[in-house]
Amino acid sequence: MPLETPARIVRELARHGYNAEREAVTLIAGAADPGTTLARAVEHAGPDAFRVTAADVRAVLDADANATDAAVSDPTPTDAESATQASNASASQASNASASRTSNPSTSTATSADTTTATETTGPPETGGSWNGRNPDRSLRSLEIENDMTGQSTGTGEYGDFVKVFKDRYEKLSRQLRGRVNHRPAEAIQSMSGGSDAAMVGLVNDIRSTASGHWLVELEDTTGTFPCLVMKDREFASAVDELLMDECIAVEGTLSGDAGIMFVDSMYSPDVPRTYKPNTADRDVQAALISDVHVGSQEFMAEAWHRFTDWLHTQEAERVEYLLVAGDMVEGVGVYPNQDEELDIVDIYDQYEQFAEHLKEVPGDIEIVMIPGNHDAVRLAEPQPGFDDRLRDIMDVHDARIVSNPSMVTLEGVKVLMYHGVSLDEVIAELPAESASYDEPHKAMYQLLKKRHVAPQYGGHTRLAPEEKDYLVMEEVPDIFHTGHVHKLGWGKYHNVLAVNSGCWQSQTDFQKSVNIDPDSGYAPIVDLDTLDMTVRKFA
Ligand code: D5M
Ligand code: FE
Ligand code: ZN
Repeated sequence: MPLETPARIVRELARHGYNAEREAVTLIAGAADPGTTLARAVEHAGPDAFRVTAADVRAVLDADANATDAAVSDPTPTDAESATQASNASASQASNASASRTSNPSTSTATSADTTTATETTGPPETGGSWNGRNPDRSLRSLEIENDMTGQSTGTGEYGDFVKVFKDRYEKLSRQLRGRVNHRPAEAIQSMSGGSDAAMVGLVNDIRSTASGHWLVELEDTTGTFPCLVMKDREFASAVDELLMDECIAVEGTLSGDAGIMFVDSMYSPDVPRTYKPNTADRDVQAALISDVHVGSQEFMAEAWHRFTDWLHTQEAERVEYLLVAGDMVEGVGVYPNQDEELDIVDIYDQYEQFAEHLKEVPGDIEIVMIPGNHDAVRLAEPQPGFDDRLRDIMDVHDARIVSNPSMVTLEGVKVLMYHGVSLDEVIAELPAESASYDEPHKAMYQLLKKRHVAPQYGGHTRLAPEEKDYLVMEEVPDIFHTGHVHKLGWGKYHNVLAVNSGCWQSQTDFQKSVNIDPDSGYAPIVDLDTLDMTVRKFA
């Protein structure tokens, strides 16, 4: 196997059962004969070591240098001279790598953002020069997880649990709307007299169009329900097209003469304030946001993945200190009918073993956070807990954090809401194309931000596991909303929140062909955490 790239070296070391220091990988890559150097460095590290260190590789390279020098009967090089040789070696590696890179990762022109949030860098990658790796000062990093429900599941799926979870949703979201309307409980509105002004906050329980084309929206709160009529000629009538069942809204209006119905004058969603000021990091550091790797599928794009991980080993990626993976690590088994016909690896554990091998290609000095998706081996109903211990052991690579879907991950002050994105299918199916479509998945994400809930509609395509509380509510406004699932790349800003749907690492499946889904494969969106600007790199 040719060993010219860092990712290949990491893989080869992993095959021998070793992790490696970054510098060790760089030194091996720069050696005259990387294959032999690797084998000898492994020998030098010995069978009891877990990792091959730069010292192991240096010892091998120094021994070679001494041997060569002895052969030409030069004086023995000093330590300083052999150190120079080592750094020359890494410089040549860097220029080799950049030569091969020019034809590899390029930046995206495939997708447009509807705001100017994204910058698309073109131009050649940086040229050689020795590079000692990412900023080694780990104290500059911070990574906190909130809302991880792994190990907290209490739901049994009984009726009472559903009552609890909807009560919690109502409480959290009505709190967001309380300042905007002077609302009364449904029970109180039911006993108000005809013609009164009224306001209510409720979950959408039913939406019907009347014979004359108006909309009848039934709202429910903890005390009861009340019918609210939106006349078709009102300027906000089109907002009814964007409503989903079980989302929380507020309405204001006037009761009919018989007090049996409310004529709606205004309608509000919990929403993100227009003037929201996102948090940013204090330094120039980046996060790569990816999802839908689908290892185990015949369509998993291994070469694109290797190019991505190779790139992460280059100086050009030195500011990438975080990697977030938003679900569908593996293809899974039995997820869709006839899926087995397109499996490359049929055993689910073998799929995770293989995924772990691919994860090892990622530099060990990058922090990794992962959540599960609908192809992963956890319950399908949301919230999905992080993987069980057996799978964690398999994926125990670079201390990756494994948390629930959804989870709020705060990177150096920047709040990133990670959610796999199964509800996006539903938002796209139910809402008008201009509000949400597969070609512009970020617009579907805007709808979720507006509703302040990652999966409002219960009982359809998206499955909900009732818990003590509704983990799917966006109690806090995220600075970045990161999803995947629909295998389309799209990003943009909604009230200053960066929404990113991150594409996939799987080429078109037979099913996708049959329904005309044309996936965006092999892209890595990279976000600057100090500005929330985005660059997309293409590796396929
Ligand atoms: O799904 C990727 C996208 O493709 C997502 O929008 C759902 C859709 N999809 C893929 N396969 C199927 C089948 N068999 N039925 C319905 N929808 C499908 P992902 O789940 O990430 O593979
Ligand atoms: Fe997927
Ligand atoms: Zn998915």
